[in-house]
Amino acid sequence: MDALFITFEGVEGAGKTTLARWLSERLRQEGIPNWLTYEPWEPRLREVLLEHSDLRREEELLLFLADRAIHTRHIRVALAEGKTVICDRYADSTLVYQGYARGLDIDWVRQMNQFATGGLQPVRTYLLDVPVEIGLTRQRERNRIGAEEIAFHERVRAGFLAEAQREPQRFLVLDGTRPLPDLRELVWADVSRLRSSSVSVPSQNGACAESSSGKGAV
Ligand code: Z5A
Repeated sequence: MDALFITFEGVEGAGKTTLARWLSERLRQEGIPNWLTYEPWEPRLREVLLEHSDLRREEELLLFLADRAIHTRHIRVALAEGKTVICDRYADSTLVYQGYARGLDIDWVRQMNQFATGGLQPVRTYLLDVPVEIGLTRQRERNRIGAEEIAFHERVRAGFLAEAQREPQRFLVLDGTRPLPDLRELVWADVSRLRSSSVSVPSQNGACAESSSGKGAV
């Protein structure tokens, strides 16, 4: 069985970290080696990105991409070792936060993501969709980006949904307001299906592609 590259995305407080941790533990219980990771990843870049308030949007983009380039190198190693990689935010967050929400050119951000990742893409992205107010209420502690105005977070939510529509084979949109046991069940059923279907390991250009057909919203 090939290692899977799985990401969780969504607005602040959507439940990504909660479900990513649960999935990692569930896989561990099944004896399936995995690496639970997150972005921004490199501790010094994370601190600059989330705590400094004077970054211009271009500077913010470049730092997120630099972080991703370093992180992706480690993700590739883990996948090559046969570990399923579960990542709490990845390239879609840059597309949505720096593109859709900050207003940088989306196609250009897409190309920059491609450059930073060398084309590595998750085989599945769980988009936890929740109304912005619910996410922000759940999450009391805000970093610099989380503290943006509501309209910013609305653009983030809309951006994620637009990307999910654009790539229905990779995204599985989950209603993040559902109770956690329901969400765990949906994720586990999907991961089990992915594991039993023919999913490719990173190909030469690094893309993890799924051979089975598309997914809708749940
Ligand atoms: N960012 C960017 O701009 N560009 C990029 O390229 C990348 C990131 C990679 C990272 O912040 C910030 O960087 C982020 C985007 C930006 N800023 N914002 N906004 P972070 O890593 O510190 O935090 P986060 O990624 O935004 O995650 P979060 O705020 O911690 O939210 P979460 O992981 O989705 O939520 P959670 O911690 O799992 O759950 C929150 C609470 O809700 C918790 O008490 C849970 O018990 C509860 N919860 C979770 N699920 C449920 C359900 N289903 N029902 C009820 N309660 C629930």
